[in-house]
Amino acid sequence: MQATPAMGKEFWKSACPHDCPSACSLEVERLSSTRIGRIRGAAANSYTDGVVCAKVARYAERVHHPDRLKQPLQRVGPKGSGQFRPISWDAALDQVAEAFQRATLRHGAETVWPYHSGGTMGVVQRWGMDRLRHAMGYSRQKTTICVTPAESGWRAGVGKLLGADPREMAESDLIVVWGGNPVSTQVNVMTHVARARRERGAKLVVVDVYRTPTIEAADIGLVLRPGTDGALALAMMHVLLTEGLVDRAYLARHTDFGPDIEAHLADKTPQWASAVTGLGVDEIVDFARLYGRTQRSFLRLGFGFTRSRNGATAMHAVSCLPAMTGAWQHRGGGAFFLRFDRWGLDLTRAHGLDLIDPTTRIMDQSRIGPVLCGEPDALAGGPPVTAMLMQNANSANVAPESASVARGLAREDLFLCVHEQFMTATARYADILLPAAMFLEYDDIYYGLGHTHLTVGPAVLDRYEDCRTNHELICALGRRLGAPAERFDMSAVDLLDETLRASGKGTWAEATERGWIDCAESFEASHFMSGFPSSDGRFHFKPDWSAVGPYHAGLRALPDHLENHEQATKALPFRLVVPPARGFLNTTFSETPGSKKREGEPRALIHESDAARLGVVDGSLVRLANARGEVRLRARPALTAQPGIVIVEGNWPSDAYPGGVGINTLIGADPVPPNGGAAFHDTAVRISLDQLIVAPRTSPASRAE
Ligand SMILES: Nc1nc2c(c(=O)[nH]1)N[C@H]1C(S)=C(S)[C@@H](COP(=O)(O)OP(=O)(O)OC[C@H]3O[C@@H](n4cnc5c(=O)[nH]c(N)nc54)[C@H](O)[C@@H]3O)O[C@H]1N2
Ligand SMILES: Nc1nc2c(c(=O)[nH]1)N[C@H]1C(S)=C(S)[C@@H](COP(=O)(O)OP(=O)(O)OC[C@H]3O[C@@H](n4cnc5c(=O)[nH]c(N)nc54)[C@H](O)[C@@H]3O)O[C@H]1N2
Ligand code: SF4
Ligand SMILES: [Mo]
Repeated sequence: MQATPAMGKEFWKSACPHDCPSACSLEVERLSSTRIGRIRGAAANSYTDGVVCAKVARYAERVHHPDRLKQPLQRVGPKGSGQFRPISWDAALDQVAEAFQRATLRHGAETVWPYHSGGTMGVVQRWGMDRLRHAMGYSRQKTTICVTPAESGWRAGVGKLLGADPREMAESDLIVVWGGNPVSTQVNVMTHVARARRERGAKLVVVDVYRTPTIEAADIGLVLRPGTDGALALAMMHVLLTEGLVDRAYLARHTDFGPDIEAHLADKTPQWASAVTGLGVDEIVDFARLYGRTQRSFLRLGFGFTRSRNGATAMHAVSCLPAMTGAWQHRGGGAFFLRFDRWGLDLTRAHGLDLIDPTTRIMDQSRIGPVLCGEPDALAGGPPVTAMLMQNANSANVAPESASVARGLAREDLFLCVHEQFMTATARYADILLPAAMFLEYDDIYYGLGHTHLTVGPAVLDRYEDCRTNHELICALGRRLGAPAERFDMSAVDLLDETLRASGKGTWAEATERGWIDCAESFEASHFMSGFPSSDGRFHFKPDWSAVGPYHAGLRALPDHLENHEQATKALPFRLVVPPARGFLNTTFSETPGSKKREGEPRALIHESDAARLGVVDGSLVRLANARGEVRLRARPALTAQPGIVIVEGNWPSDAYPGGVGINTLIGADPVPPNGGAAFHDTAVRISLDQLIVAPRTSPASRAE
C-alpha cells in the first residue's frame, strides 16, 4: 500500500524534513530496504507539483555517504580536536544522564540547556526534545535564529503568521519576490510563478541586494543597498498616495490608517528613497505605479531583507503595501511570508506543553555564543550553562559571533552531548557524540511553512548501522533521568497517531496513505475579508511594538525606515551580506559530492570597481575583518551588487576557508529589535588583500545545477 509502482520502479511516499519552507512531498525510489535511487517531488501534491530541488533529488549521496556517523563516540582528545573512541549506546547514555544529574545537583536544573535547530523540522523528531526539557525543568530555548525578525514585523501589522494561499500566485498578474531567492532556497515558489506567467502573462519583480538566480529570472530586478527596503516601501506608499492609487474605502474599513500616517509619508519621496537605497527615482516610481495599478498583486516575502537590525520594521513597512491598495480583496492578491500559526495540532503530549514550569528561564538560541561565554544578560539571570544536548544544530558554524561559540563549546566545565549525522564543526566539540538516523529511516510529520500542507514522512529504509532517531534518544534519556515513564515510552508513530486523533485530523495510517493533510483556509479567511488576526481585527499601520518584544525602544508606531544597522565607516567601509548557497541547506549538504562540486569553494563577490581599487583579481586571497574577527577567502570581482557591498554565499564549514575560520565570525549576536534574532546580512567589514593567487583553485564556470 505504501509503494506506488511507476515505470517499473518502486517509489515510496515520504516528505522532506529539512529547514525549507517548501516541505516537499516526496516519492523515493526504493531499491532495497537499505538503498534508495532518485527522489522526486510528488506530482499529486498541488504545492510540490512534482518538483524538488537538485540537492534532495540526489539524496542517495547523503543517506549512503561513507562519512555518516555510525556508532556512539566518546571524546579522547582535547575539546574540539575531533578525537574520539567508540563506546556502546548504554555506556554513552549512562554518561549523559550522569552528567546532567551531576550538573543539576551543583547548579540546579536550569544549568542544563537542551538545544535544537533546523536539521529536521519534524513535529516529533525536532520538537520532541521539549518534552524532556519541560519534564526535567531544564532551561528553555527562544527559537530566534531564522524567523524572528521577519515574524516580528509581520505580527506587528497583520497580527498572525497567516496569509494568502501561495498556490494563488498562479492567479496573480504581478508577483513580487521581496528579499528572497526562491530559485535557490524554495524552488516550488517558481512553479506557481511560472504558471502565472504562462497562463496570465504575469510579471515577476524581485527585490534583492545582488543579482541572484531569481533576479535573473525576473521581468524587473531591483538591486538596492542592504537594509534599505523600508525606505523603498515608504516611497512606494508616498507614490500610491500622491497618485491616487490607494483604496480609501479598504483603508477605512480594515486598517488603522489615518492622517498622521499620511503626513509621515509626505516627505518620503522617491528622491529621498533613491538616496537611501541607491535605486533610480524612475525605478521606484515605475515599481510603485505597477504595484498600485495591479489588483492581483502578490507579495511573496522572503527572510533575507529582515536579517538586519532594522529587519522587523522593514517587514512591517513592506507588509503595509497590500493594505494600502486593498490587494488583499482579490484572488491572487495580498501577501504571504510564512504560515506558522493555526495548524490545528494539539501538541500537548508530543511537546510536553502541560509540563512547562513558566518560571523556568528562557535563553536565546541565536545568542549561544554569549550564553556559553557567561554574559549575564544572555544567561537571563540564571546559572551558567554546564550541560547541553544538541540535536539538529551546527551552531559552531551557523550561529552569529562564532568565535565566542567556539570559545564556549570548548569550555572544560561544559558537558556537551551532540546527536549528529556527520562530524560537523559542532560535533567535534562533543564529549559524547551519538549517531543520528536520517529522515528516510524514521517517521514524522512536517509543517509546510511555505504553504498549507502538513506533509507526512513515514520511514522508507531500515535503520543504518547503530544510528538512533532523535525521538529514541529523548525517550531513552527521559527514562534514565526519571521523567514520567508514560511520557517517554511511546513510539514516534504512536505519538503522531495520538496527536492527529487529538487534533481531529484522522489517524497516522490515513495520513501516510495520502501523504499530506491540506490545512488551507477559505479565501475569505486567508484574505482576512472579515478582519485581520490582530488585537482589533485591523491591519496596523501603527504597531504596538511593545506587544511584539522586549527590545522595542526606538521603534515608532509608524511604517518606518530605521538607520540602526551597521554603517559603513572609514575603518569598515564595506557591507557584508551572507546569503544561502543553492547547493547547501545551511551547512547540510556541504558534505555531498554533488553540492561540493556545484559550489566549489567560499568566495567573496566584490564589486569590480572596489576590486580594482584594492588590487583584487579573480582568485586573490582576501581578508574580511571587523572587531569580531577575521576571515580569509578567495575573491571574485563581479557586477552583482552595488559598490561597497560584498557577498559571501553559503554557510560553509569553517575548514573550507583557507584560515579555518568561518564567515559567521564577523556577524554580531546582538538581538534584532523588538524580539531578537540574528542580523546575518547586516555587518560592516574591511577588506584587505592577503596575497595574490594567480590561478583560481576552482573555475567559477564549473556550475552544474
Ligand atoms: N539552497 C538553499 N536553500 C535554503 C537554505 C539554504 O541555505 N540553501 N536555507 C533554508 C533556510 S533555513 C531558510 S530560512 C530559507 C531562507 O530563504 P530566503 O527567504 O531566500 O532568505 P535569505 O536566505 O535570508 O536571503 C534571501 C535573499 O535576501 C537577500 N538579501 C539580503 N539582505 C537583503 C536586504 O537588505 N534587502 C533585500 N531586498 N534583500 C536582501 C539575499 O541577497 C538573498 O538573495 O531558505 C531555506 N532554503
Ligand atoms: N552566514 C549565514 N549564517 C546563517 C544563515 C545565513 O543565511 N547565512 N542562516 C541562518 C538560518 S536561517 C538558519 S535556520 C540557521 C540554521 O542552522 P542549523 O539548523 O544549525 O542548520 P545546519 O547547518 O543545516 O545544521 C543542522 C544539522 O542537523 C543535522 N541533522 C539533520 N537531520 C537530523 C536529524 O534527524 N537528527 C539529528 N540529530 N541531526 C540532524 C545535520 O546533519 C546538520 O549538521 O543558520 C543560520 N546561519
Ligand atoms: S530542501 Fe526544500 S525544495 Fe528541496 S526537497 Fe526539501 S523542501 Fe523541497
Ligand atoms: Mo532558516
